[in-house]
Amino acid sequence: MTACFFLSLLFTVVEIERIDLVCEVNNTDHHTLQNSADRLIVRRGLPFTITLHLRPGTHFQNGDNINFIAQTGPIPSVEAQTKAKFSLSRFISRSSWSATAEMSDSTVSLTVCSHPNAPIGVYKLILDQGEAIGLGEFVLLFNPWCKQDPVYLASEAEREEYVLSQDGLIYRGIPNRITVLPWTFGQFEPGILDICLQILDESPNYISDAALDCSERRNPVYVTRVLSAMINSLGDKGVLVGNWSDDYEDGVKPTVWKDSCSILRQWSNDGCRAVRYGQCWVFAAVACTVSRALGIPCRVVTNYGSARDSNGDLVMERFYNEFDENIADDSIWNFHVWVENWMTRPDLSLGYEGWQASDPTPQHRSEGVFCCGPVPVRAIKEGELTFKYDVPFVYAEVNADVVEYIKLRDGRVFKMGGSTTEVGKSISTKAVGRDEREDITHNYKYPEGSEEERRVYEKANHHNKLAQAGEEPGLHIKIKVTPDMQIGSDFDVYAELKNNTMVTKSCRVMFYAQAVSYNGKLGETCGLEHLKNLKNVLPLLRTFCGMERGRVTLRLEYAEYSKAITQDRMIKLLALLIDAETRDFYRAKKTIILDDPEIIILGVPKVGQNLVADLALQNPLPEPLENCVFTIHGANLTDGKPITHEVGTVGPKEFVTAKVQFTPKLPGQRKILIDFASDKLHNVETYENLVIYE
Ligand SMILES: [Ca+2]
Ligand SMILES: [Ca+2]
Ligand SMILES: [Ca+2]
Repeated sequence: MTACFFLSLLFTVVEIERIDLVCEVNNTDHHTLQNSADRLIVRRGLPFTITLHLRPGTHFQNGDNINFIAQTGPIPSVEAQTKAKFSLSRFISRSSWSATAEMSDSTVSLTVCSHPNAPIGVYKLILDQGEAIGLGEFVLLFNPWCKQDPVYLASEAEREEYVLSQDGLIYRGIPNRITVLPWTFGQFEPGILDICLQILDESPNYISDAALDCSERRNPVYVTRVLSAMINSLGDKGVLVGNWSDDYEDGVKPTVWKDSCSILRQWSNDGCRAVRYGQCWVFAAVACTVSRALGIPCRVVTNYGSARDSNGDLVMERFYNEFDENIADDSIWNFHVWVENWMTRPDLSLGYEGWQASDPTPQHRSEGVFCCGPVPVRAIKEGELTFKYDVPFVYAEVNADVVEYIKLRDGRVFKMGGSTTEVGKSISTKAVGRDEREDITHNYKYPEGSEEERRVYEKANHHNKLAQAGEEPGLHIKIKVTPDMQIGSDFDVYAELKNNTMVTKSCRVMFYAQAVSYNGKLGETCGLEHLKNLKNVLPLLRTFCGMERGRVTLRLEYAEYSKAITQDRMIKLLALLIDAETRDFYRAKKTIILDDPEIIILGVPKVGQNLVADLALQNPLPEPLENCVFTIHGANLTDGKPITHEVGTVGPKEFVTAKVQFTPKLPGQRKILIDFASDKLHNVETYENLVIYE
């Protein structure tokens, strides 16, 4: 079947009689034929070809006047990448929007390729020759077959399983008795793709800023995070209501569902009213359907002995009374189900691409929203708790330690024991191409009982404590100054070092000061602490000794900096920290401006004819100031020109004073500007407001 658009055209260069989007061929190439044969559904960074049938006698002019526009969303814009303008080229580019044309008689084969990072969604394709002609509509999806797309997945067998497969197996039960729930994802069933796009359009992000949201849809990290919020109904118009109560009378019992499509259709048909009820595997299965529909490789993952750490300390606390009754519990679920999505993480350091866990079951707020992830599975394994998003929560689910306490009737609490191996077992997903369980526990953690597992737990704990204290891991250097830095005085500035690693560090610090002009031009060096060795800088948290820091003091002496400093009185401070062992460099910069001495206005009468400004200034320098001059200036106050008053030489720390007479010309509110200059101090300025009466 083919889709045809008939256009009535007026006076355009190219007169098109008919457009054939060649959906069946294109959708086959783009792995979307299962979805539909009569609607153009294409993937990013892969060309598709449509046929334009021209009016007899008209030609397709391969020249500058033919341009194309592809646009998506309600507010398309080139800057936001929701609108692309491109013209015909000789070859298709794989790194931008491009088009080529092949002509024969009265038909044109037009090949178009999208940018591999274009936002996904419904697009209009427009031929622009001064007048715009709509060529048709298409849906653009993520493309796991395209190397330039962040969701690229190299293995065809894995793409078959994680993108194209419409059914799967979900694991439940307990590790010794794992049960299998067959599930129909149905991502290519009629209407499902539109419902998936509708989910994006119902998200609070789209509702509050549609232009930004559509632009962000180029990023699978963003889309995955939106989905993890929108699959559950808390805080938005999301798809499913969670219910763990045993009372499901006004809805469907979570164990009854066997497919995602009936849930998604019910949500859409009910005007986006949340469907009752889901539990973790239902949330995950629906998330998997939507991810696969949009082209993000996805799999459902089950974790056994899944901890739910209510206070974020990576420890499951259990309390018993004297009769061995469990009286309070950080809950450990028999199993918990979430999804993993495959993508690169350009927002994180290299090595954290690949499977990203995200959890649509509403359990905790992340940045104020009930969502979780995407979090690189490797960040969980390596205990990188500061990575985005929500690593501590998922880390605790798979690898929290259990600590047991006994609480006596008199209130005393004793630690009894615990387990480092109870949480996070037999993490399971369906194998690629086979109806078998694949154990992926090793992706989430080093073997229980191994040294690495303990090392990572310690590191995770360390990162977690830093995060709770608002600190970043690693070595840090920062420049601190005191508020009192007047020109002429000697003063100290400090380079402060913080060791937020887990080990004691030896470091070298170089700290120097250099005069600088307001335009950034560097001048002479005016202070230097060269490569000072700091031995044994203790880690901040390991010892719980408060703020263990290294500190290097740099004394800026007037005798030194006076030779370098410019009229702008600015000094640039630079501190370098070198980890003596790893040779890693850290840098801190700060520019300071030295305070001027203050011009003291002893008195200016505000009313009258002949007025006198009574001025004083203390020489802040330890040496005399030569050629001291006060200048006053003001509109309608000083006859249109500055009045200068020369004072001569003033000794160190002495006051220089002057009485400057002036005659206002007009009544009204005026500003008098006062300036002081000398051989060593310039541009010292102040002003005073005056009211002049008639
Ligand atoms: Ca929600
Ligand atoms: Ca806890
Ligand atoms: Ca463990």
